Amino acid sequence: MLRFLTAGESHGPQLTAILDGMVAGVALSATDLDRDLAKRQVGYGASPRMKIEHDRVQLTGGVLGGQTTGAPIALLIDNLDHAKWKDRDIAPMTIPRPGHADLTGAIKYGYRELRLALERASARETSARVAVGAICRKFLGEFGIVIGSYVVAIGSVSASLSEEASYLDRFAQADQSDVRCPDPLAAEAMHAEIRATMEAKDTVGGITEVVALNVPPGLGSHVQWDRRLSARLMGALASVHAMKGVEIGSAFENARQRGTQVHDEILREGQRLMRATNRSGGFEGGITTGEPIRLRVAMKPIATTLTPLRSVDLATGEETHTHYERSDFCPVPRAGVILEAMTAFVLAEALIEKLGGDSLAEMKPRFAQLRQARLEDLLMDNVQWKF
Ligand code: EPS
Repeated sequence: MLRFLTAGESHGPQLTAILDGMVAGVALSATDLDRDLAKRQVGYGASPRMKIEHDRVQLTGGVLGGQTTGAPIALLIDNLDHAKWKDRDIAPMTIPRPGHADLTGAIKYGYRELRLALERASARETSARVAVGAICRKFLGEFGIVIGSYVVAIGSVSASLSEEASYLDRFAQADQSDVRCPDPLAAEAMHAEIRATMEAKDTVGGITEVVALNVPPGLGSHVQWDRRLSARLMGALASVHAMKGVEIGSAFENARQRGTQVHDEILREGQRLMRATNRSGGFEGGITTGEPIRLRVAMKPIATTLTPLRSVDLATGEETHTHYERSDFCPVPRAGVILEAMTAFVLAEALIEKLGGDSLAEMKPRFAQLRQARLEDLLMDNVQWKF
């Protein structure tokens, strides 16, 4: 079983993560992880905090001689902003921000100071997730699996994506854009939307599409609710801060159509079974089909707004307005790599579950033997039977 935990506060000394269950023999260096961490720190609309932090990972367990050993992988990321917070007298925070975990956290844990909720609820934690995801991405890369993402909407601006462009082209085009949108015209409009949001002293959300390529068919299972990989993936994506909706394939559009317009018809090309379309987003019965996995994730606007919102001062009981502290105006462009990380973790877990084994060397021949959507792999008895 692959699992991970993170610990650490937004302005505390460090973030910590442990990834347990990663197999032995995956070549890994801190540089592999730092590349992804850097992606999480850029993008138009990011918080000024991103100019303070320079996330670098320190691998402190589970990697010896540049390879994973099969032992738990431990890692640390310093919070450079901590230097400004330690030993400082911190003003009390008693006015909860609507949309943040300030109020719900205080109700749940009985906090007498709202910053205690904020510190752990902060999306700073996603830096640790990105590092864990980068390890999983490296592992999946050994099997040719590639994960990428791009922004398809910010506020009211939507991208119009060229059908001819391959997913790899879209990933590359997104990397050229400060809003990570592969459609240059929409990217300009998104940039303007974020600038207008800043001028209006507000925040804005958006939608990111996450895609996984070369995932073999047969991961996940229809036989039990919690083994449906599509559901596990959607849950993992929804666990990322401020993500409030996940769509698999073109699920919402599919819901408006009839079955004959929706389902991905099965065609034959030699021995191979092909799909005419991929509206299902790469899953049937909670099992991967072998087509690209495609999910869209909706991020709400960040809860810390420059323009105050109505709230109640819990210290005085007075109705009042929220106070502003530094935050992102639009973190959508830099959120993609976090969603990729969660996707990488879930797929790595599913692949280890499917293939078993303790080392990459054990898994590789098993991967090569996986049943594919080929006639020769799907022998039918073609006889009558009874329950
Ligand atoms: C966040 C609030 C801001 C963001 C932070 C997430 O923190 P601060 O109040 O220190 O400026 O910068 O994001 C990060 C620190 C990060 O690394 O992404 C929040 O409330 O979620």
